[in-house]
Amino acid sequence: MKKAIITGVTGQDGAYLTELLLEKGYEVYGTYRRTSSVNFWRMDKLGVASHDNLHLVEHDLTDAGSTERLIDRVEPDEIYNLAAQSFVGVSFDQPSTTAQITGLGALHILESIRHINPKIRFYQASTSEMFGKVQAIPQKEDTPFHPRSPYGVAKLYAHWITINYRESFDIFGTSGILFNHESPLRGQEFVSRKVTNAVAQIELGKLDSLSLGNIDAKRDWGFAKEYVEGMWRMLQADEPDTFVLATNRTETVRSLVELSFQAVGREIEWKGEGVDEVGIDTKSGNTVVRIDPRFYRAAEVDLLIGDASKAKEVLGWEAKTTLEELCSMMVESDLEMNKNGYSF
Ligand code: NDP
Ligand code: GDR
Repeated sequence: MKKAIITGVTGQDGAYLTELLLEKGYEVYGTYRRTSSVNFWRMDKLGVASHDNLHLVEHDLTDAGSTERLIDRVEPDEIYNLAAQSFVGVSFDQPSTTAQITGLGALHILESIRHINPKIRFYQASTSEMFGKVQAIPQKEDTPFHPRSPYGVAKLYAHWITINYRESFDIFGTSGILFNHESPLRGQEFVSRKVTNAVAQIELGKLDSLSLGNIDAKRDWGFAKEYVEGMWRMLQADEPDTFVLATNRTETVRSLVELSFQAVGREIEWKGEGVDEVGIDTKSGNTVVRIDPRFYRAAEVDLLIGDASKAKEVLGWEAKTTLEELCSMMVESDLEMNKNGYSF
């Protein structure tokens, strides 16, 4: 039975990857931070939290000694480093914490692998945010980077240190440059879930309107469950490498809003400009979307669109779920959660 450590098991991708590896017969060691309240709702929702082959282990990625002891004790075949301060907006307010978790955290694991067993296969959760102010359209593995946030800069460090340890110490260090991927398990601060949850609440009469920042930003949005399959395939490849996972379609936040309202049969009409722009629900005539400059970022990533043809060729991986299907799936789940009186 293969053993894998997943850091960040309480997050969106951690939950889906846990489900996938358990299905594949792995023994999974999922690491979570000590918090004052339990945060296992995603694994609960997937029905895997109490699986016999899942061991939930307390661990903080900023603690190098603890990371080394964990890897020494578990003796894993594979490590998936998904833990991060992953919210771009927060990284402008907490740049140092972000650097320590999101940047140096990867180094702590790589150093441990180097000392304990260089044969352990390592996956680093890299991101399209590293492309930032994009230097080419679409973006692929060899597109130059220009990160636009402390988060993007921290991830770039983790990306390059993974490649450096691959080249220096012959470690199987693979970096997956993943474009935005969403699901009903997405955190509510991210724009997709913020929108789909608000649409559900407006539909149920629990909320009047939703406030957003830059609705003209463009993203390449896919479905998280498919992306964790890509992570696993990367660690089964013959050689460590760098791969982009994306859908090769870009849409504005504005379109994401329209598609989410369409999922409950509502059309949005936009009126006004800049911070005065509003989205009106043509069915009720109510203003359901407003602009709030508090959600603007100090520096924005305007346009992301990924080319995942290398992943298709080498790994046989391809994104399948459309943005329309994704918005419908998320709105449906949020309707269900809100009807049942809970909303994570
Ligand atoms: P989430 O924010 O949902 O999950 C992040 C996880 O990291 C949580 O389990 C969180 O724990 C954990 N974590 C945060 N700080 C620490 C720490 N100091 N020690 C240990 N664990 C910590 O992210 P996603 O699941 O969406 O993303 C997974 C990874 O992929 C992240 O690294 C993210 O940056 C990256 N990524 C995500 C993309 C996306 O579109 N989702 C795209 C590209 C990359 P807690 O629950 O306690 O906060
Ligand atoms: P992103 O995701 O920054 O791409 O990072 P997010 O959903 O936060 O933002 C996407 C775009 O929407 C714009 N936006 C808003 N964003 C949020 N969160 N809230 C708002 O109210 C709002 N209004 C407009 C943003 O400005 C941005 O342009 C995600 C994270 O998962 C990262 O960890 C990951 O690396 C990248 O995706 C790929």
